[in-house]
Amino acid sequence: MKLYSYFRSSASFRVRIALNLKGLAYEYVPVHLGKGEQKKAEFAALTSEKFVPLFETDNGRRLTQSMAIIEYLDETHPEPALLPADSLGRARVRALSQIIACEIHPLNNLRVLKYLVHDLAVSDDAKNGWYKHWVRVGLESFEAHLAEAPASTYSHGESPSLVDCCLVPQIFNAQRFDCDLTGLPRTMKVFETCMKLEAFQKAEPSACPDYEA
Ligand SMILES: N[C@@H](CCC(=O)N[C@@H](CS)C(=O)NCC(=O)O)C(=O)O
Repeated sequence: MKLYSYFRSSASFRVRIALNLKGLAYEYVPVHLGKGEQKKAEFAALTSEKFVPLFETDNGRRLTQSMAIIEYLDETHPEPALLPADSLGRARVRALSQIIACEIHPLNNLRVLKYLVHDLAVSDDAKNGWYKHWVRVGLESFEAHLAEAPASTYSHGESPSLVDCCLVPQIFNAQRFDCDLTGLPRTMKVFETCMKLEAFQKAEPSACPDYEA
């Protein structure tokens, strides 16, 4: 298996966590987003989306979209499960995951931030305000969902799931952009609990082979 990844890419970070939770070995192929390598012909020939993560199976099938990749891994390597056994539980885990993957992350993606600055002539301050705003709105909503359910060790239940694969990278990004993370007690407790696990530690940016301080 191969994972085309960038150490700072939170969508790639999600997949790295899932691979580690499942104990799957993979080849790490770095794609330097800062240098625009995702747009170069060599990588663009592999995926029209020009995004990481790009996942390649042992028989050369390529998959895009972190959530689809993680669900593929969960179906092909069911233990430990990253989605609950019950339909309501699965719906909740997917909903919480999508607060991050669909409501926060796409608004703050590199190409969106670049468009704000280069095409719409938005100042750096306004761009950072935009970033912080959407992180805060999404995480407040995430926290409210957690708060309305009985206490649990992870975002859903007693073992890490798809939603934790999404949450942890989002918090790393929020910290990097100095976002306000106060008043999110359940969310931050889950983050800290996850970060005690090796699967999460080994997936974090500073543990990646292409890491740059
Ligand atoms: N929805 C996609 C998002 C992928 C994505 O946004 N990847 C970012 C890095 S986190 C990327 O490659 N950005 C390149 C760019 O914006 O040019 C997923 O979940 O995989």
